[in-house]
Amino acid sequence: MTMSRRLAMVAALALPLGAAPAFAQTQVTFQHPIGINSHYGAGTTAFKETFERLTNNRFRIVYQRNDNERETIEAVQIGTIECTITSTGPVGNFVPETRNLDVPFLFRDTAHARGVLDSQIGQDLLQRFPARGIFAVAWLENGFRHMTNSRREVNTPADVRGLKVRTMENPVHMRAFQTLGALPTPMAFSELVPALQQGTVDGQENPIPVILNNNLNQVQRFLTLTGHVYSPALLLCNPGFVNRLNAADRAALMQAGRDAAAANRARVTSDEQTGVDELRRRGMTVVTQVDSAAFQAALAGGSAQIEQGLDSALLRRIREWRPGS
Ligand code: EAX
Repeated sequence: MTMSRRLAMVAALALPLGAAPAFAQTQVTFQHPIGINSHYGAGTTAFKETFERLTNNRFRIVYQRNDNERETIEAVQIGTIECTITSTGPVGNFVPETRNLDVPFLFRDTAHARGVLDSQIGQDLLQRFPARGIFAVAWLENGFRHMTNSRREVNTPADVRGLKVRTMENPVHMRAFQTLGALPTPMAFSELVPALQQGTVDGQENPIPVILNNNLNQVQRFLTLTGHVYSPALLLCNPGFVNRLNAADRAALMQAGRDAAAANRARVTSDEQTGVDELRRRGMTVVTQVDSAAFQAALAGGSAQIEQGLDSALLRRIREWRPGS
């Protein structure tokens, strides 16, 4: 073949100048509550950056807000969306073993919680999800939950008595508030603000990042830093989506999960450092000196009911966990 014919062939094959490579991008839909400017959104943003980069943009992460976590978990199960970030609130209705993590005052502090979830204990729990039609990528974090209400300052467990408190759809949390003499009212997060506005419930409980980033100060007057339970979060994906990934893209998914967890936890830490002062600035009355021992003693009286049906050996392993153990 003459050189001129070879050059003519190459020219005919070259893409028109400026045209992008014509490869199809696969959309990966992510849903979670609160919005992208939140501790969950920090995770989504980090996940997007890593996964798109490591797959050379063959995938495109698209975030949609959805404040109903039971709904997003179901959507991941049936495959109408690919991934979600959710608190463990409703997860126990899909993977009952996770309810062990929702016991009040189970975790001593954030380091204890993160250490347990990153240890074999947490990794073993992630392996419980595939049998329930869910692929669990990573543990993330919602944070320690605190009480808010619009009726009165809460300083002691007795102040909780008689309050109508919205809880997540989580029987462990509901039993805890029953033990304190409150009237637990379970509902999805998407129903919370209207319920507070209409006075259907007096109060609720959530971590600082949620109260802050969802502006719950607009519908709640009093905040008490009870820290009564640690709220883990999870990054969950549809198993069909994961199974269709080749080995390299699946490794990219897991790396993106690790990066999401790191960014999410960093944002929780940051929100917890600045959020209380910001909520006070926005007008909330904040009780910071809480007699945690009194709340733990009040709940201990009901521990048999609160922990009924849970795994006592697992709870013991979690309570006894120490760094390096
Ligand atoms: O995951 O429902 C709740 O109170 C959760 O903490 C909130 O949706 C963030």
